[in-house]
Amino acid sequence: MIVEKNHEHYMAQVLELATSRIGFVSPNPYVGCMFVIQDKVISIGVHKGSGSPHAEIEAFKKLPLCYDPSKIVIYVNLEPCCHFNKRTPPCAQFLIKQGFRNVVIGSLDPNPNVSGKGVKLLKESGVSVTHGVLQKECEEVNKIFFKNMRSKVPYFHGKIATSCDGKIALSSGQSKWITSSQSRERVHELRLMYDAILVGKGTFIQDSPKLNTRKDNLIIKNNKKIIIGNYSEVSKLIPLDERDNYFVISKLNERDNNQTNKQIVIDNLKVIFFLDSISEVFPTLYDLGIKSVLVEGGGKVFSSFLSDEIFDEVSIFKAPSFIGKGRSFSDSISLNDLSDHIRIKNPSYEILGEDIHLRGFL
Ligand code: AOF
Ligand code: ZN
Repeated sequence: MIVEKNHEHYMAQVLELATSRIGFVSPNPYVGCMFVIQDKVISIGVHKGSGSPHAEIEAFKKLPLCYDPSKIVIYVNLEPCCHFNKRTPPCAQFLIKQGFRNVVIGSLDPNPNVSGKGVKLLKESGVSVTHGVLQKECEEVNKIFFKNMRSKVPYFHGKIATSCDGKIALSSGQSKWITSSQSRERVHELRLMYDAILVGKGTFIQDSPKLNTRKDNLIIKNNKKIIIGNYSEVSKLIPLDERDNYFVISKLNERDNNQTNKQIVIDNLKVIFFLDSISEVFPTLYDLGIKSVLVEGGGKVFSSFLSDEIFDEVSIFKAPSFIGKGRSFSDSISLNDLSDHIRIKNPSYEILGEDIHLRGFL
């Protein structure tokens, strides 16, 4: 192995490359790649999204012919793939064939078809492999992909905008606006990261939210939309030409009980049913291409997702205001002992205008 000055330095740059495609690679992971020779970056590549060439191949395509592959150190945040029967050919075999001899990897690929097999293949072919460089950061960048591969259900991020006294709306439902425009811009940056945005029927009816991602008033991503509630009430409100983008999740009630299908299309609208717990529909959503969901409320949905331990991550946008009587977002939680509290792990705090954005994992 040719030792470069600082593996972490290059891996951090690789992560920046990888995340330049935020919001557009699902169901694939974020991957960046850099070719370095004697501390000089000579080519870079980014995986642009499902069906496109992998980052290593993109970097190879741009590599000037004058360089000897055996002298190059490849930096890549995810273990090179080695499996077949997928959209693109495997990278590990390609790199070996082209004569590369040095690979530095951030995290192993959690895809069970790869997970360690890519490294093994490279090593068996005499390639020098270092892995685990900025591993934690690499896993965090691909937190959605890691959860997907391990659990085969979507990643859930809950978002709520609240006053200092923990209210998300007046009792009348009025909620525009509790938080600042800076907070609302950050919400759109969050929306970009997720395949779908989920709201309850109440919020959908009351707020008529557009549930897409906007920047400077332009739509930059038309996220899928998931509404929880009785489909006959909800469906009336979804325009015919938008139905492809919607999923309605409904509780199967007594009257519908002879309904054997868990998933049906009514008037061009996909409806997925659950019997007891909403989590019954998650594998179906996953199979339908929804790998990540931003849950935007209202209070009842947020509260039940919190108490049912569905969230992987939460974002609380808190404004410096008091609203008094109003709607809360944690009413379904009732503790007998304070030590049972639900606690956010690794919280981070961001100041947005006059608001605080508290974010962390559950
Ligand atoms: C890499 N480099 O840039 C990416 C990898 O359907 P495909 O052909 O795009 O393959 C997707 C799988 O390949 C994905 O599940 C993950 O295991 C790996 N992604 N691997 O070597 C890349 N995007
Ligand atoms: Zn690959």
